[in-house]
Amino acid sequence: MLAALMLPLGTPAAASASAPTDTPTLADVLPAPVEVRPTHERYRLTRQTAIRVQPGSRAVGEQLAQAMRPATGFPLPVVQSPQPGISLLLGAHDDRLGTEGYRFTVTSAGVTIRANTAAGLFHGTQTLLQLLPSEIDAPSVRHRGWTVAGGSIVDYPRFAYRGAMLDEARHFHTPDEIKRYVDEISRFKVNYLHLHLADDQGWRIQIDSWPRLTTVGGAPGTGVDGVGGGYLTKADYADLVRYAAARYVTIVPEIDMPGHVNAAQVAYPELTCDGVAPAPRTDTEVGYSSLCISSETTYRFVEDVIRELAAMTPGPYLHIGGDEAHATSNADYLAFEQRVLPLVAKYGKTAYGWNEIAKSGAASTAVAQYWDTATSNPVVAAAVANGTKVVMSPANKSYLDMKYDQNTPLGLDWAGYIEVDTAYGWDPATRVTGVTEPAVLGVEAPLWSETLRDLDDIEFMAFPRLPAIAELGWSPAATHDWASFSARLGGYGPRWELQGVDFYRSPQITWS
Ligand code: TNX
Repeated sequence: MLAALMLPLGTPAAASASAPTDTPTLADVLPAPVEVRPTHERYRLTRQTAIRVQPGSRAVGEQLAQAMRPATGFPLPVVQSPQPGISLLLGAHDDRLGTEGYRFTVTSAGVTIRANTAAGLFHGTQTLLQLLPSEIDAPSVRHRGWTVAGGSIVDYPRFAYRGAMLDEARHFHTPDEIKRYVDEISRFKVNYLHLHLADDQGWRIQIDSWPRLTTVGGAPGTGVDGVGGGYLTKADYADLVRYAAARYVTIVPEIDMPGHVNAAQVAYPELTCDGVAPAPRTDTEVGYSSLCISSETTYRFVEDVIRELAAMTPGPYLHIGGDEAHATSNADYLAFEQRVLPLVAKYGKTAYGWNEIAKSGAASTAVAQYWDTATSNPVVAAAVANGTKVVMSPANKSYLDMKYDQNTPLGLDWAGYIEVDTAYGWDPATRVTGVTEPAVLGVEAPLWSETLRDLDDIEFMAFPRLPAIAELGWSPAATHDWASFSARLGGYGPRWELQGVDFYRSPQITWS
């Protein structure tokens, strides 16, 4: 029982007046908040601390209590009556905060977080956890003072979309691994998780109208190098959507087309133009497969998939890939997108695709994911002038599967090495000519899995670069500062250690 380990009230540790030296300051938060005003006060958590909620903030309050109970050993009851302690209150009466921002105040009497929405309160609780000593992430009771530095924070995101991506196709990651990644990214106020669910090697999501996609395309041995396999059932997917939503993360499903479809064609040879099944492929070549653009079977298949995916996805976006369609002629590509982009709208979703979709006139209401390494792309700039919104994922900045340097044992290097300063050193609104702030929906950090098998591999490539991309998405451009960012990142190291996250100890960072 945790209770047996708890310090009795009034012991020196609990009553000591001096703040422990490892109490973070309000300026240590990752990603950097909009406004920070420190004071000399501080709040100390005690066994009496309660978490005050309202009906609309109870779930966030329970999550916060669960996050703080193991290390503090305090009961932290979640209550609806006014109490000294931590208050999570809806109704911030501050337009700047929008749907995700929060206001955060610490006095000697307690911590108050106010927001217009539960999402804003959740983000505020992530800030609170970072303002407690790093041992708050310890899995068992630590006898020490739990102090929060005094002052106030006003915070809200620069961009509405702050994403991460996992590639389920090249190596399948289990629902538990995906959930763990949701936990890890939501600490940095990332609010979308894009799942790349089908590619040449495998198909990873149940589609009832085309069952062989998963019985064949998700069979054992369908991962790169013939390792692994597997797929998400509709029940798995629904559970993931719920789990992520409770952390204010929205799932974005991707089915890549008209290229990257070999696994679908192995399962259904009628999706090729000659009706002959291709051989299964577990190598990492790209650009050799294409749906048959002139065949009505193709559009029946695509519409069935889009309809079923839309029905199981509450989020606004449905990603239809569109990259590296080197086996599709330009005319065919345009004909395909002209039919398929509107199908996404027909099922109530906003179409989202890799930046190649910008070639299509039908992309004006779509979101293009910019993965190009160039700082100029006239096709994307023209689409933007025509209304297309952009999520910025330049491969040479934000691709978490690129090696850190020549010694990195995992990952690829086709877009270059990406050390932490490279991941951090760009601005999403000035990176590409003609793609300016109003056109930028946000940023995303994709993690392709050709070389990554398990969660340890994912963590090693994602951390510490994911927080760099998260900060570019959340924090005002005016806060951008390598010295500040790298110091805050170095201070985060002990938290990853306590969380059991296998991060890369970049030599660019002074780790605490
Ligand atoms: C390019 S990025 C791809 C993927 C690979 C990735 C590896 C993009 C839209 N397509 O098929 O997995 O490079 O970094």
